[in-house]
Amino acid sequence: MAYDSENIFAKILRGEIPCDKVYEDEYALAFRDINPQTPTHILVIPKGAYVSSDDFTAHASDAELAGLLRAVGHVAREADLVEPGYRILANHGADAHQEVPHFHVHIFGGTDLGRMIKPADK
Ligand code: DGP
Repeated sequence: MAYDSENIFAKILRGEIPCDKVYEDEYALAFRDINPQTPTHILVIPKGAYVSSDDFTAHASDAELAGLLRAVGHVAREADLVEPGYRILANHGADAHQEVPHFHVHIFGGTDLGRMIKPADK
């Protein structure tokens, strides 16, 4: 799938659409999810144009890969989630219901998250 530079996160990265920013560095931008699923729900996205987890892990440089993961850890620490804990998740493709075609990592926290995931009824 080709990268769509008009996707909503590309617009946020270009500053065309506002976001509730929590962190930014050379490699990543982190902001609060517009539709939070948990008391703390933050999205961390790479600055590069990557459609999904598959695209990012196949094509990003080592520095971009490390930069994104370092940003996830930093944001979780800054949000005071290390204790009692948090969950990170990235949806890729149709079965995972990925909505926005710019790779993003969700950070969920601030409540007991239960064990793993509950598949939707089909
Ligand atoms: P996913 O299903 O993994 O692609 O999740 C996309 C998430 O992005 C979803 O939780 C809602 C969030 N989202 C969509 N549009 C916007 C937006 O314009 N601003 C913010 N902050 N979050 C958005």
